[in-house]
Amino acid sequence: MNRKRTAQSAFFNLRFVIWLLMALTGVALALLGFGTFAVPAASMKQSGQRYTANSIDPLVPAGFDCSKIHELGIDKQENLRAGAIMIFCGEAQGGSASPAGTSSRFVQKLLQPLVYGTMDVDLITGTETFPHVTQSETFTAGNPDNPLQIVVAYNDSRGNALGASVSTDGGNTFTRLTPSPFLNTGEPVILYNKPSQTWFTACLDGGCGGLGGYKSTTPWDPNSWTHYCIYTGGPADRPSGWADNNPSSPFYGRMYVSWNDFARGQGIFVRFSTDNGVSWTNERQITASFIRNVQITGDLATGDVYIAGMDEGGGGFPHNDSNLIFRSTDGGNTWTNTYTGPTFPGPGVGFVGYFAVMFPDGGGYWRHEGWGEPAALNGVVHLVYAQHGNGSDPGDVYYIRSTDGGVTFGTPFKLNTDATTRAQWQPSLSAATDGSLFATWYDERETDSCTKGNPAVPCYRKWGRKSTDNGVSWLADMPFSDVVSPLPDQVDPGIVAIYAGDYDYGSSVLNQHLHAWVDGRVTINGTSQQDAFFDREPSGAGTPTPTPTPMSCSVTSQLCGRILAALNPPSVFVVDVTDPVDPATLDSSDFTVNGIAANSFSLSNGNTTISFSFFPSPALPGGNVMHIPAGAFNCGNGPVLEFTCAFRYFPPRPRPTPSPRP
Ligand SMILES: [Ca+2]
Ligand SMILES: [Ca+2]
Ligand SMILES: [Ca+2]
Repeated sequence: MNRKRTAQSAFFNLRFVIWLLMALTGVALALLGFGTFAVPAASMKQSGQRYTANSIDPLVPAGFDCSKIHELGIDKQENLRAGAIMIFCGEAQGGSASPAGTSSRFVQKLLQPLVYGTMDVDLITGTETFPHVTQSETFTAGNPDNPLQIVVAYNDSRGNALGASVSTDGGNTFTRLTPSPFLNTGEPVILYNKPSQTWFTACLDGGCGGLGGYKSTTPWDPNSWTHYCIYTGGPADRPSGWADNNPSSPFYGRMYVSWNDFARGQGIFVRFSTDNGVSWTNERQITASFIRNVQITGDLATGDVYIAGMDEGGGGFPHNDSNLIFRSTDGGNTWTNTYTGPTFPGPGVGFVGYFAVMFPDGGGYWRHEGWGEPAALNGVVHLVYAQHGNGSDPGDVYYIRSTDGGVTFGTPFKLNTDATTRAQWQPSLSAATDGSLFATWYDERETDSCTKGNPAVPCYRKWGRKSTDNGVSWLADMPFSDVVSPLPDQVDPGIVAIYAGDYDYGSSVLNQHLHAWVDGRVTINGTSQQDAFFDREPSGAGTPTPTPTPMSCSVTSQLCGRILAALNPPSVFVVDVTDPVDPATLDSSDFTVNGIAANSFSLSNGNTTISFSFFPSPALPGGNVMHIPAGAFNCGNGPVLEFTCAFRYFPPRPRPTPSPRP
């Protein structure tokens, strides 16, 4: 690899030319401009006053009022523009350089044999110019018409814009598009549209004043990408996208883009295109208030579309999260919130502003709320996410599975099997049409401590786990990346210091799982820094001893379906649970009859039998319905499944006295 520092003066000249072009087109001062350029390294505290952004910082709107940060939700947005405003207003720190060491780049040697995956590939080819050397937050897609063609998009602080690297040899090698064709866009989404054989980035787009990107049929050619818009109506954040490339799907060719809309109540919105990206006028509002748009995906067989959302419990740390699923079965026209899961403690060790962080370094580093990725095949819906572990363990990675199209999910299954209290976080998941799943995540089980930026302190590795039966069982968890990476620093002063990428969207092409991540093995100026890396895993079986995904715990009652004849209506209802109940999560109101909550409960039989008592009896003559909502309490390793069943109650009728037998 030939990596040299370029003269800073040349870089500043280039930046000035780009800025001038943008200023002339009015883009630079657009309220929604973002994804470009650094703010001054020496930002000062400017909260509570109105300031006019100077020409050095086109990301910050002229006259932006720093007191409006919370009202506008700037503090919980993830895009680079919002980060630049936070830095400008003194509400967040930009990155800074660690003490300089040698100026050469140093690549660590392979430390362990390969297990999952093949040889890791560094996506950041070409020159890196300190301090604009941060590349992370990846979105990966392959071309089903030519699986040798793979594109990984990521945030690239070279221009503080979207970057992408393209492979034309099936992922053995990649070339970073240089110069980046993706001016004034960021937050990576990359889609391939099969009917038109066209690649689309679908990002936050300052030129559109909302969402848009660039498209090309020859993605390896930086000059081939042409600009287009998806949405022009206001501040967007956290975009995701999915393309239906299944010719058997009733919605073949549709492309979907979802985002959090901070101009309209912070809710999740979706736009979709039915004409291969020519127009994107179809818009649906998914939520009325703030639920994080974690990621969108679709069923590779049926064309149903799913959005995974997260309620972050108001942020901070500690805080509780819950997972939500939204589903469309009609090509994006209508959407249903099919699932709202139980709350669980979010991962992390502390917080900076709104966001929880995974490391204490520098006052807090690597913001993460537990976000993962959904996948779907044949009506089976999968989701991986992270939650806080036991005691001091900052995070574990969990998998939940639904066999009814995202309505109910089974018991959460912890994918990392280590016995340590080290962190696992920020998981990715891909499904392939052969029924294989591949989950990957960041994992520090092999180390005792981490030091941001220090190349002498190995910290984490990407680990993975595969299922070959659509999530019924899982093979062993094993390393995926080849090196235990140092914790990379974020040295670019124009990007918030806590940033190490918010997601890594994995996907499949034919029977290959394609995953990318941020890695710190490459040093610049003696500091471990962020590079996006890639590897792939074939869908076939690995080790022969899969572990079953546990079934959910569920409730039964002997009263279900029965006709109860008794003088007095029943006031005590006994239910049996397949696994012991966690008493701390149980409440009398978890159980209702005809919508009336119980007044008290008692546990027996090793916490597997619950007696709910009412005063007076809720039962009526005729039909009655007992109900426990999904996730009302925890049993076994997770939330209980929904329980609904009916019984009939009849007071005894007067009968004729039987004749005495002869
Ligand atoms: Ca852990
Ligand atoms: Ca590897
Ligand atoms: Ca880099």
